Amino acid sequence: MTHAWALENEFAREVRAGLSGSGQKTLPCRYLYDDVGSALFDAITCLDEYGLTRADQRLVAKHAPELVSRLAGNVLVAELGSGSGGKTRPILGQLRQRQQVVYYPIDVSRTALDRCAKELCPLGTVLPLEGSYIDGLREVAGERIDGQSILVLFLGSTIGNFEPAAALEFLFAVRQCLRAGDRLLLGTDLVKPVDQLLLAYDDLAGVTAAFNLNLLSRINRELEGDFDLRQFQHVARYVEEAQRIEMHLRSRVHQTVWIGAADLCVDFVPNETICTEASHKFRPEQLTGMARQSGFRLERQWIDCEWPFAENLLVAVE
Ligand code: AVJ
Repeated sequence: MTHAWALENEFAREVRAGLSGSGQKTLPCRYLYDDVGSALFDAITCLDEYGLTRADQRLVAKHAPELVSRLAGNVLVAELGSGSGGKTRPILGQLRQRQQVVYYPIDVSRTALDRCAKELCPLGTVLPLEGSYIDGLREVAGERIDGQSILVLFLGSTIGNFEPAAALEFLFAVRQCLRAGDRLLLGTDLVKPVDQLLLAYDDLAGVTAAFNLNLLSRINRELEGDFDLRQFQHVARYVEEAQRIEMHLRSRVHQTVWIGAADLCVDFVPNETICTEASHKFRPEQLTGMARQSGFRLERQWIDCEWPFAENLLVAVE
């Protein structure tokens, strides 16, 4: 049972950990997604500059028949991060032509799960699981009966938010929940020209800026903070060596911010930043190694020709 106060405490603890000390200030990117943040992210996915979500959607829609034909026997579908359901529909639609569909969306957000269940329930039995991805997946594995296999969906390049080592650990944890022959469909955004990446994360209408700045409003709302949003600027940076784009909030001036619920006073010097998200980009060949190092084999890779993005089908090996 999760209590609202316990979550709030965790948020306060993580804010305090990320904003104290003398090094680079950071805030965990998962806090970007409150109701306002989720709505702003949905708006980002509609922007011309941000082709990631549409590429993911196109690839899944185009290759759902081949994907499903590669899966033998009766398949349970589990999705990490329930999304809006739009990307998943073609897969469930294909599967439905040969079996009864059972679909487990796994998410920490009840709101997201409800929306997804409403979207996809015409296609089969939707069994939402509220909680962490690995806990949810373990539960799905426990429901599996002999002869059934599991298809895990991890779309949208959310894997890019992990540090490289943590990404491998996460994939390995997914593998631990599975049996040989089970599949993981992993969406990964690819390395592309820097100016294209910078525009995708700093669009001209300022939607991404609003998405990023909303994290400060959220701290003000939920943790009694007194951030003055006009004194911070959204910045997107590409870090070549790390193959990742970062979002920062840059302090325009020397200032001190008080965050009541974290019992914290934070000083900023001019131009000092808070790093709020790192989004790693991949080269297509990298996926072979990542799969192998986490107990999978890369069985098939589909790449979008409009927006460099790869859909990777991994098969769990012995
Ligand atoms: C949802 C993590 C894949 O990194 O592209 C979009 C989030 N951040 N614009 C990404 C995001 C800024 C997105 N992911």
